Amino acid sequence: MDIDFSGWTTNTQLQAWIKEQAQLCKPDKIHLCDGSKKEFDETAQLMCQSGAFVALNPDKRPGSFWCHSDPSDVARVEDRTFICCKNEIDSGPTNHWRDPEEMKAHMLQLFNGCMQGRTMYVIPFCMGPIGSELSLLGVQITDSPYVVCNMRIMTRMGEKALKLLDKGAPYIPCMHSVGVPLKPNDKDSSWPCREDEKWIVHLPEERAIWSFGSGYGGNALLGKKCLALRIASAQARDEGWLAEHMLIVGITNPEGVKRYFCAAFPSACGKTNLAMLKPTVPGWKIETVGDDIAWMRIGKDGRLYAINPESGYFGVAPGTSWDSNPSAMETLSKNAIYTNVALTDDKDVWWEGMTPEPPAHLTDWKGGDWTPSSSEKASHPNARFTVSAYQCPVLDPAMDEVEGVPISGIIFGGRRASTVPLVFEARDWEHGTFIGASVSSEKTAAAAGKVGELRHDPFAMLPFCGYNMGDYFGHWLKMGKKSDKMPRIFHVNWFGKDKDGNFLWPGFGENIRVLEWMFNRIEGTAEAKETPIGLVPTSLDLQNLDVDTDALFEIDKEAWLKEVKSIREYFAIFGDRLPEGIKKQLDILEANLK
Ligand code: OXD
Ligand code: MN
Repeated sequence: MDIDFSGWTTNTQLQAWIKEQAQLCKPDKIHLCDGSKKEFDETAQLMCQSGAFVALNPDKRPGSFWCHSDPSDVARVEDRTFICCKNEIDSGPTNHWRDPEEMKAHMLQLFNGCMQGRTMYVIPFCMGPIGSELSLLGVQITDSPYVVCNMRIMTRMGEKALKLLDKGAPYIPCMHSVGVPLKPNDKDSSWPCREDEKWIVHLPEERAIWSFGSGYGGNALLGKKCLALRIASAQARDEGWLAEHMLIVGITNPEGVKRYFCAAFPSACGKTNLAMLKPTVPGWKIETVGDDIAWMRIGKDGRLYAINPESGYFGVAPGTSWDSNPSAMETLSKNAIYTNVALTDDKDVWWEGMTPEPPAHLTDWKGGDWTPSSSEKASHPNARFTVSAYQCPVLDPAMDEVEGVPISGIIFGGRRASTVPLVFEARDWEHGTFIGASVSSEKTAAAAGKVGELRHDPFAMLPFCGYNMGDYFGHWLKMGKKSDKMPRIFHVNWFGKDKDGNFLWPGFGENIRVLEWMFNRIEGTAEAKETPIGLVPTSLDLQNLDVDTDALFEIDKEAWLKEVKSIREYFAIFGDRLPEGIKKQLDILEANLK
């Protein structure tokens, strides 16, 4: 197949790779993407014609589309996600491993002819601000027009990335197919995917990604979890930086002092809400740099600087409302893609938690009729919106800053009904690294599997670390030794419950009180006391809040000793890859509790 690259790229290595993939996948057509609005509109139009997209009511949500996936393709598939490095031990006990050569041979068979009857799209994209030394380029090949539309929102896609590729800049090749070739006269489904063959494959040593059989979220938008976390974390280890599952926010106090924080929470634990928090305490302001991923390097002044590699939000829709996240709702007023939410009769969208009362009739996420008496939910719990960050009313002005933003504090958190207090602070970087390593959280719907079970999720990176997690802990410890200006580290738990199952903390906008305490700890103006687990506030502003302070800050030694046991058992899986500093901190915690 002849491909006309004129006006697209002069990079002959890239051309050769695209030709090779075209020969393998045998698409009917090839579309070299330019990332323009016109291209987005035409692709979305094509999807409307095929029935894959429904254009929403332009009076309600201009430029927006609704779609629903195959019911078997609704979340990241962690058990089908592989880290393929030469030695199994280097992928570690938390990842699935296959030999890279065997895996590639298998993937080549799957990709052979997989795009017959389809268009192969080639998407050049940049993760991070164009021109930043912290940014990375990728090129994704896909047969999914849904991916093309989403990648235009989630990444800096098109011409600017192509200019860098023309100069020979390195890029991460990302191969993706939904895995459903079409014979002439075959009728396509609105969400082609494979129930039997899903493979999300990472080759960290050659920095490549191969994804087959799924069209959903992190399985298919390869810039996000695959590149910006799994491949980037391995690259970050080699090059001495950090690729983290963290939001980035700017916090300004009433005196006008601004500090940036990063926060790591497991999927679907309210990262997007925290990133756009509307403070209830007067005078405080929050601005959003990112809601999911942070890449961080130590700058010339010794401080840690972060960029958000993404340019959009792929957020969980259910639970998002004018009460819980007004800035997200405003961001979502136009130019958004909605996947697996419900469709209203006047072609708007609805999801559980958006309004207290549901509409009288909806089309549910499977495309069927729904009324409030239906036994199933109208939207899938992992239903998503895709929307540009540049529509966010509280977008931080430094979003495109090539140097990144200086980070003063790092926050870890999980969803814990008991044991873990509202907030505590690490005594130092090593202790903070231990706190990150021992995060556990109740499982949510963002990944396939049973919701509600407690699982260890170190640094909220369990599904996203591209190498041995024990080595990753070691990398964090090493980073802390590189500078004496590293951020302070905290842990929060917004999800503590009383004996009747009621939340102890109101959350949302009130979380500013906890952020205020952290901010002031960094300023040196807030008090804390030593406890066995770390530093707990003695000066948190809880005025006008009806909360049970004792319950919020209770440190139940028996429960914590059980926690230590569970952490010790969990850490045993890392064997001799568990760094001394982490073992030492666990021993200190145990001794403090006894
Ligand atoms: C996400 C996730 O989509 O963490 O951000 O699952
Ligand atoms: Mn995430």
